[in-house]
Amino acid sequence: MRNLIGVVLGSRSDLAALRPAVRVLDEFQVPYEVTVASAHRSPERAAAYARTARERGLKVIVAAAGAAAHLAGVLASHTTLPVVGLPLSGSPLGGVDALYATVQMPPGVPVATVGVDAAANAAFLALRILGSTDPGLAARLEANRQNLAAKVEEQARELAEGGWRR
Ligand code: RP5
Repeated sequence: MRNLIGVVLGSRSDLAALRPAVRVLDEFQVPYEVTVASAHRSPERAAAYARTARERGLKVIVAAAGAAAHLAGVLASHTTLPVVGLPLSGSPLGGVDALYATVQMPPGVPVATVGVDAAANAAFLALRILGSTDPGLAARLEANRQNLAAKVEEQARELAEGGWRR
């Protein structure tokens, strides 16, 4: 089966931060690939990845990078596929640098940026994009959404029964 989501890391050192995203993608059983391409250290590789992404069957790109995190923006500048940006902490500036570098894109070249280190949400956003045209996946996402609501109901019930004292 062809990969639908392309996950690109700025460095192999970003792999640990990506784990929550991988868990979500595995849970929803959507085929994906993971690779490394740096906007600054290997700009040609980053550009080639984005330029060939559509013809290789990818529907969404998730780009994770820290520090001067221009990876998502560079990928978005070479494709019209949706790009989800995942800014990572770990630099001396704690991820604010990566967030600003990822989110502040010029008009016409959007990057859908999730929170700093919000790897699970990067995966969920990619899945929601795919789910807009995949009814089966949309149904699984809806079940997940309802499960989240059911957990809140359970917590509210527990607190109402005096759990907040414990
Ligand atoms: C960024 O610089 C990478 O995405 C990573 O978060 C950070 C440090 O990279 P390494 O020096 O560990 O390769 O480009």
